[in-house]
Amino acid sequence: MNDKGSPRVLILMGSDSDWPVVKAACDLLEEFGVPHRATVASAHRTPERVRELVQEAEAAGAGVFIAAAGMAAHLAGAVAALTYRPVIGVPLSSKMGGIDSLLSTAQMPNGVPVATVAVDGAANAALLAVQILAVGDPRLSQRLAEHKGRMRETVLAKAAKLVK
Ligand code: RP5
Repeated sequence: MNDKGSPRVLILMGSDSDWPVVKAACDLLEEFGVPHRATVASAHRTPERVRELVQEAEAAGAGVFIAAAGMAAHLAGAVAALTYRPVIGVPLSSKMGGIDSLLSTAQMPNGVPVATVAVDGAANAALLAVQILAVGDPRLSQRLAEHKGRMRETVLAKAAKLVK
């Protein structure tokens, strides 16, 4: 789960059961060549580990944090309490359809923002992280432009096939 070099994005997930969804974030960061680290740390079960990982990653130069959790999903908020860097929350689907995770992640108090993506939106979380890092990185900006171009071509190809 680890690229070479200091991670520019640290991805935390509340449990290893979250990995099948979170993997999409790692895949996207690999596609963009962004060094990242993904590991398990729970806001409730291992709060000290969350603190250590955030502090270590920040000291090593991480620019964005992604936190994915389900149910009473406080991980992203807990990370945001520990850093000034942007935090992206990924609410994960649950027995309640993810509405519990969505509200737990998004409804942050003033002063401690978490940028929350859709339920199970791990790939979009990674894309948003790339967009944040690209503000100061022309190479990443170019890759984002190419990505948008590929999406446009895909939609146009679909439109060409489906004309009624
Ligand atoms: C959350 O509780 C985790 O992020 C996971 O989505 C959910 C269930 O965790 P496990 O019981 O599978 O460890 O904290």
